[in-house]
Amino acid sequence: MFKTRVNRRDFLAGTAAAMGVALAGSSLKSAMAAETDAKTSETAAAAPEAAGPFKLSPLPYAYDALEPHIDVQTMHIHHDKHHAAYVANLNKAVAGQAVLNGKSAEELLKNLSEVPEAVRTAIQNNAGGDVNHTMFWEIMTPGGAKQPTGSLADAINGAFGNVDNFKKAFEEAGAKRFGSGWAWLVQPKGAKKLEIISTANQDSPLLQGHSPILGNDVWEHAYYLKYQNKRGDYLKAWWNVLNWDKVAERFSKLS
Ligand code: MN3
Repeated sequence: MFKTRVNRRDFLAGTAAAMGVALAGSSLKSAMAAETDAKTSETAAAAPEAAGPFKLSPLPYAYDALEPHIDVQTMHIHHDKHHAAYVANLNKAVAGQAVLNGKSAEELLKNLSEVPEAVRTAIQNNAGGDVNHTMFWEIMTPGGAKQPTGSLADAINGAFGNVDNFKKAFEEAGAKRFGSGWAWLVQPKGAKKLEIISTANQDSPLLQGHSPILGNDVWEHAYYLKYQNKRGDYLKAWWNVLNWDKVAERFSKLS
């Protein structure tokens, strides 16, 4: 499909040149507008892609890979619509803000006070939404270790006594988050320890200088189709799809 679009654009340009005349501005504009419309509807049918520096990271496994714990329809809507919308809105927010050129979503969140005030909230919400979800897809898979091992296990045991205690406290943080948000295991700013926190909306722990090690999305869009109002059941089931190898990888990268 992409090739077709490029060819058509080349064809339009080529035709104009071959005719040896300047296309009236309005005809060229309407041809280009039709092109843009076609592109928008094509990409929306697959995974919506936003114009701009930020790209939707692909799901690293099949949509049905996390069944039965997370259903295929939820995965489609969650990744292709919700996550895609954060990326699209992040691109809109940075558009025309030259001072933000070349900055990653993580850098924007870590230095939010340096972001122009006019787009600060939009960046907080949408860079957060992008970074949070990219991590979320990455740390889930039907494979991988089912329990933490090595230095991550030591750190969890040290902080919470044992893994079951950690899970219980984490589920509680997710269950108690009023409205929409996330539960997190973080390394707090400037401290060599582990802590459980929860954040509202799409607020990233990076906003507070914390390093997120793992996080679970407790927005209703993450679980409602399968679990309805039973957020606690979702939080419990989620351990079945958490890939502790990926979590350990994130932990090992912390300084
Ligand atoms: Mn979500």
